[in-house]
Amino acid sequence: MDYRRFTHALVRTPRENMADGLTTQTFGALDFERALRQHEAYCAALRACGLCIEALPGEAAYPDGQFVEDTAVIYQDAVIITQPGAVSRRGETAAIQQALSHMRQFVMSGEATLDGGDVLICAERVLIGLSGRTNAAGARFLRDALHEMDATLRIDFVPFRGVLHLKTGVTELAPGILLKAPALITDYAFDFAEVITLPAAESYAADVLPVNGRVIIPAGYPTVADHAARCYADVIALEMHEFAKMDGGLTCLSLLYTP
Ligand code: CIR
Repeated sequence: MDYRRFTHALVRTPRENMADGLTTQTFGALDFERALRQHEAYCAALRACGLCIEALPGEAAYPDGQFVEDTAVIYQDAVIITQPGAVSRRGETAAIQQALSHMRQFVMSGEATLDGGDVLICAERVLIGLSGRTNAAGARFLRDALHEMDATLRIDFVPFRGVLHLKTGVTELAPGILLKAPALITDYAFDFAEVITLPAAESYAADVLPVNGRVIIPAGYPTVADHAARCYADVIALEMHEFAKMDGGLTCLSLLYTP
C-alpha cells in the first residue's frame, strides 16, 4: 500500500467562533468569512488531488474542531483515536470516531495524550514528536498500535521544542526529503533523509501536504515553492492566513484515508 495514496479526506467546517480556539499567534483579528473561503479552497485542492471529501459540521463547543488531524492517526486500514493534549479539545474526537467507525479502531485513554500533528509518517519510518501536547504514554500507545499492524515498522520518538507540533516544524516533501523550520529545536538527527532547512521567514511552510502524486503548499513562500517544483509536476499553493492565526497548517485540516 502506498503510504501517500488515499481516496478520501475527512474535514470539518469551521464555526463562527473559530477565533475562540487556542493560539500562540498575534497576527491580528481573524476574518471568519475569509477562513471559510480558505477552507473551501482547501477542500477543492483535495478534490483536485482525486479525493472524495467527507465534511463534518463544526460544533460551537469546539472552536479548534477544524484541525481534525489532531484527533486521529490513520495507518493503512486502522485509525488510532487520540486523546488530544489540550483539555479543551478532548471532545472533538467523538464525531471523528463515529465518522471513521468503519475502520479498525484503537482508542487512547487514561493518562496518554497525543495530537496527530505530532505524528510524521515518512517513507522509511514513523516519527512521534514528544511535545507539550503528546506525552510518552501517548507515544507508546500509538507505537504499540502501529506495531500491531506492522511489527517491522521503525518508529522513533522525537523530543522537541520551539514549535507547537512536530509537523509545524518538519514534514516530508517527498520520500527522503524533509522540509524543516529553523525554529524546531531537537537533538534528533533526521539522518535518514535530506533535510532542507528553510529560511526563518518561510518557517510556516515547513508543513506541506503531499497526496496522490501532487503536493499542496501554503502560498507566498518562494523557497518552498522552488523545492516543491523540483519534486512535483503539480504543485497547488493555498492561502492559509486565517488558519495560521490559530496555529494551524495545511496538514491539520484533514484526515486522509482509504475506506
Ligand atoms: C491548537 O492549538 O490546538 C489549534 N489552535 C491548532 C492546532 C493545529 N494542529 C496541527 O498543527 N496539527
